Parts: sequence; structure tokens; C-alpha cells
Amino acid sequence: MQPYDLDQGAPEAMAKSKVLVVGGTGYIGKRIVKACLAQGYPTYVLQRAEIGLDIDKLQMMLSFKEQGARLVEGSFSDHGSLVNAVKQVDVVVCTMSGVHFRSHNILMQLKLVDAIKEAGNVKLKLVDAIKEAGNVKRFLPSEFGTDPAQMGHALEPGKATFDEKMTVRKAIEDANIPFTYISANCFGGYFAVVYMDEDDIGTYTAKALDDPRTLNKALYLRPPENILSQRQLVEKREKLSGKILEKVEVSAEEFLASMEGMDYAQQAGMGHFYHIFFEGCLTNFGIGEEGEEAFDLYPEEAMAKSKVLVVGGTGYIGKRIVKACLAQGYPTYVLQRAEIGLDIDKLQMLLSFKEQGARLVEGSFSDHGSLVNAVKQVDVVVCTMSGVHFRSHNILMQLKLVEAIKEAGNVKRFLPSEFGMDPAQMGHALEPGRVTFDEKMTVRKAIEDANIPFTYVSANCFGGYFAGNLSQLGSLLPPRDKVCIYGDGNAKVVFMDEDDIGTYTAKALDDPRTLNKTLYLRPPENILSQKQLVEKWEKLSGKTLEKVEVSAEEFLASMEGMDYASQVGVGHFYHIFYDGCLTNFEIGEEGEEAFNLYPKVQYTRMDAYLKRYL
Ligand code: NDP
Ligand code: GO6
Repeated sequence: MQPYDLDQGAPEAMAKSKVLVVGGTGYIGKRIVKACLAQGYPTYVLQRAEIGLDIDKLQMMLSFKEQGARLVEGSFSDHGSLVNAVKQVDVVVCTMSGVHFRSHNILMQLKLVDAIKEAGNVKLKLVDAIKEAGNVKRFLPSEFGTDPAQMGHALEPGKATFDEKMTVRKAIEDANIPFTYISANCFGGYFAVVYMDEDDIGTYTAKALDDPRTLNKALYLRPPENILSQRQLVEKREKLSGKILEKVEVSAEEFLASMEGMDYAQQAGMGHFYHIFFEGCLTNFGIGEEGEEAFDLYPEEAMAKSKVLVVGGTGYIGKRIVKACLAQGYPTYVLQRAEIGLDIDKLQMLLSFKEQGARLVEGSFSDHGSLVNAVKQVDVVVCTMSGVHFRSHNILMQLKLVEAIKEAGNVKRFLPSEFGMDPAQMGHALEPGRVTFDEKMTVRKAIEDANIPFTYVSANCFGGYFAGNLSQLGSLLPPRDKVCIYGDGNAKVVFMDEDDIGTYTAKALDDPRTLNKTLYLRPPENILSQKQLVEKWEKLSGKTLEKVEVSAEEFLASMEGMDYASQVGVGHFYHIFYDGCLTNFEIGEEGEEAFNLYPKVQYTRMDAYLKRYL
């Protein structure tokens, strides 16, 4: 067991379709297997009888099994075995070898063309098997390239590729098999128009195979920043290498003329290049009714995952953000402060992060250069600097981090330590509690003055400080007999499971929709009044508590004689429970709501949260 287990996939996993990948050890197939496993699908991979002595293939199969896939034996020359295989699942993804040329090796290309030809009829066998089995809810045939429906005019002999795929489509549709066709455009490694990273093709395919919005549609992968002309691509290369290449312009006529005398496989390839680079066939049509665009549907997957640095990673909320970043597959960096000294718990936690794949970066707030060096290594910085007066309160220390980010100049987004009430709403807050908001606003101003892109996460009430104790000050446990009810107890509050704050923060940190915005965490079922919270506890515990109503005046008067940290707490509670400051405003243009953006996150409801206190 890992110490901070964040298994946000689990509740979703139950509902996920069972997926069979046919062709799972292939170039694109293995990435789809990986993405299906990563996204929590029960994943089956066809293990062909023909595997023989191909030790690499077998090893790959075994590694899939180790990662949780189930291997299903079958063969394309044994119809019954295919039927048996597809009978076990809901969705079949086929990545049978297709239209791409791995190199200019002429003989290899010949073999590939043969394989493509063969694939055409082999896949029909699969279609027959699916038809006969009758249980498959969706079939994704081997497409993953140029949309064949757009290629009726294609040149011979390259046209064969598209014709065969259209034959497969016809067989699928004639058999009334529900489908999704993935038009993945160019695999980045081969040729370059809409360029796609192969792992992203796997990710989008796994996302789409269960999504009702892609049912009986073609899914086009067109992430906007990957739509590039050949010239733009070359420019990028030149920038990276610092070397200018000589450009030799080839006219369409010359290009087509060069096909003469080439072998069949090469001619097919030339034809495809012609349509892509001279016609622009990947982008010269709008996506109609029959299609969907992957970037539109899954904007959160659009970019290669950003590198994230968490500053304050061993803190109460910080460690949960680190866990969520790791779980969501971000390359995750955690600042290891030089000041750690003999704090053995902190060090052990950092080591456990490292074990889980995080990179530790040494640095100190009293060494500007070390902070610059740390932030230079990443795209996004999340700071969870302490901000609870009776623990420690160092919100303004973040100004040093802002200076470092400004100097480094590479950071695409900064999430400062907020994670509470929206300080922008708290201009009227009472002394001395307002210091929390004033300092957070000072940090915001420094960020915005330095033109650093940001997201502010307004996480509302941590369950541990506000729910488990039924919102009682000075205690973290539910009261046994009496509970103080603030006013009429009806002001709406938002209670959050701390792990969910980690999950939403990790989701938002490279989402274009949250750029330069405040993200409010308001999952609908967690918007509760204090009374409703108490009711839930009474139901769970089977015990009714005596309610002591406290008026606003009494509550504020109680501040007198308290120490500073407690006065801060009373002020915050006052605004939350008497003003209703967490919910008495609408989210405007400058904000987004997390449940809206990420409806699939199975957030923890407060009954489940309170169960832990029974
Ligand atoms: P913690 O008290 O757990 O501290 C977080 C981290 O701050 C520490 O782990 C440490 O980082 C860093 N830190 C502390 N002192 C120093 C220092 N002198 N120099 C450098 N780093 C330091 O913070 P919380 O998780 O409680 O608070 C984080 C945010 O959440 C705050 O903005 C707070 O206001 C907010 N919050 C909101 C609540 C709510 O109900 N909404 C409740 C509680 C907090 P390291 O890991 O490097 O040692
Ligand atoms: C948490 C607290 C709880 C104070 C925020 C005294 C910033 C926020 C909801 O850590 O002062 O007993 O938004 O006796 O924006 C502390 C502070 C509350 C808890 C608030 C916080 C909340 C900071 C106490 C207590 C449980």
C-alpha cells in the first residue's frame, strides 16, 4: 500500500466497457492497449495462435498481462476462436497493420502492402465474427489515418488502401455493428499537416471507444496546434537544431512524374503523400454531422502533459496534489527544500514520491538562483505554501517564487497557494482574518503584474477542517452531544474531500479552459448547509445531537480574548456560515466550475466522507 492512495479511477472503472484490442502488439496497437489500461478499461488483447517463436511479441503480451490485461487466444484462420474472443467484450478495437511505411526499405514496403491487402479480408472475418457473436456494443476497425471517405478521387495504386477500408466500413454498417472510425491523420514519426503523437492517438482512441458522442461517427484527431504546413514543421526543426536546411521545391507535376518506374508499394506511398501535401486532404474539409473532433471532445488531453513542479509538496494539501499529478500521468517534480534538516517524516514522504515516479528538485526560498533553476525545469508551478495561522502562515513568501518564475521566463502557468475562499470576494472581510485574503491578493497582483499566466483554485472548505467536526471550531472530531449551529444553519457551504481537491487541481493545471481564470470547486451534491451536514451525520451515527443556535453577535463577541490564530478562524467561519460567502455570488466570466469541466470525476460525497468518523 502506498501512503497516500489516490485511486480516482476506481469508481469509474466499474462502468467502463470491456475492450478487446486486435493487433495489440503493433505500432499503434500497443499504445492503444497502454491507454486503455491507463484509463481503467478491463482490457483484453488477442493473442494470435500464429505467434510461434516471436519472443518479442510474446514478451510484450506478457507485459500487458502483468499490467492487468487479459490475453485471449485466437486466430484469423479459426472463425470460432474470433467469435469466442469478441463474445467476451463490449468493444473491439482493431489495429491490424495498415497504411504506413516505416522506412524507404523497398522490400519492407512490399510486405506492408501485402499485409494491407490481406488485412482487408482478414478484417471482414472479424466483422463476421462480431456479427455472429451479436454482443459487441462498438467496433473500431483499423483506420487511424487519412479519412477514406474523403478519398474517392485518390490516385492509383495508393487508392487501394482507402478502398479496402471503405469495404470494411460497408461490411460493418451492413451488419449493423455500432462503430467509431478514428481518423488519426499523420503519425508524427512518419510524415508530417495534422501531426499526431502516437501515444496521443492511443489516448484519444481509448477515450472515444466508450463515449456516446462518438457512436457511429468518425472521430477526427485535429489538435489545433498540431495542424501545420510542411514549411512550419521544417521551421520548428530548424529552430530546434539551430541549422537552416536548403529547401528544394518540388512541383506537383514533378512529384507525380517521379512515381514512374517505382514499385507498387512506393507508388502507393507517393500517392498518399501527394494527397496530403499537395491537396491538403487532411484539412480541406469541414467535419460534418457524421464526425466529431477529438480536441473538442477531450480538451484536457490536447497537449502532451505539462511538467509540473509542486512547491510545498509535503504539506497537507500539497501531498495530495503531488499524488494526483502522478496518478494523472504528469511528469511531476517536487521541491526538496534545503531546510529539511532532521525532519524525518518530510524526508520519508519525499522519498516515497520519488519511488512513485516524482523527481525531487533541490532548492531553497533563501537561494533565489535555486528557485530559478527549479522552475526552469518545468511548464507549470503549483505552490501550496502554508496558510493556516495555527500551523504556519507564509503566503507572502511566494513573492520570491513569483520573482524566480519571472526571471526564468519559461513557466506556462502558475497556481499560487489559494485553495480556499476566493480572496477577490473578501474585500469586506473582518480583521484580523482578512490578512489571509489580503496576502493572497498581494501575491495575485505580483503574478499579474509580471504577466505570468495563472489559475487560482478556490477549493472552498477542506472536509478535514469543516466537515468531520460538523464545522465546530477548535476540534477536528464530530461533537458527541451538542453541536453549535451558526445562525439558522441554512447558509450554503461547499465541503470538499481533500483528495478531490488534488484531482481537480491536477486536471485544471494545463487545461486551456482554466487559463487566467479562477477555478471554483462546487460539486453540486457537496453544496450543503451546516444543518444538512449535521443531518447526514445524525443519520450515519443514528444519534440526534442537541442543537445550540449561536447568533452572529454572540459568535463575533466570542473573538474577544482569543489568541490571534483563533480570531482569524472565527472571522473566516463568520463569513462562511453567516454571510454564506462561498456561494453568495455567481461564477462569472473570470471563473470556471470544476464539476462542469470534469463531470466524470467521481467526487466524494459528504456521507462517504463522514463515514470515516464513525
Ligand atoms: P501546510 O501548513 O501543510 O504547509 C504547506 C507547505 O508550506 C509545507 O509543507 C512547506 O513546504 C511549506 N512551508 C511552510 N513554511 C515554509 C517556509 N518557511 N519556507 C518555505 N516553505 C514553507 O499548508 P496547507 O496545506 O494547510 O495550506 C495550503 C493552502 O491551503 C493555503 O493557502 C491555505 O490557506 C489553504 N487552506 C485552505 C483550507 C480550506 O478549508 N479551504 C484549509 C487549510 C488551508 P515543504 O513541503 O517544502 O516543506
Ligand atoms: C482554513 C479553522 C478551524 C480555524 C479557507 C480555527 C483559508 C481559506 C475555506 O485550517 O481560518 O477548527 O477557506 O479552531 O481560504 C482554519 C482556516 C479554520 C483551518 C481558516 C482556511 C479556510 C484557510 C478551526 C479553528 C477546526
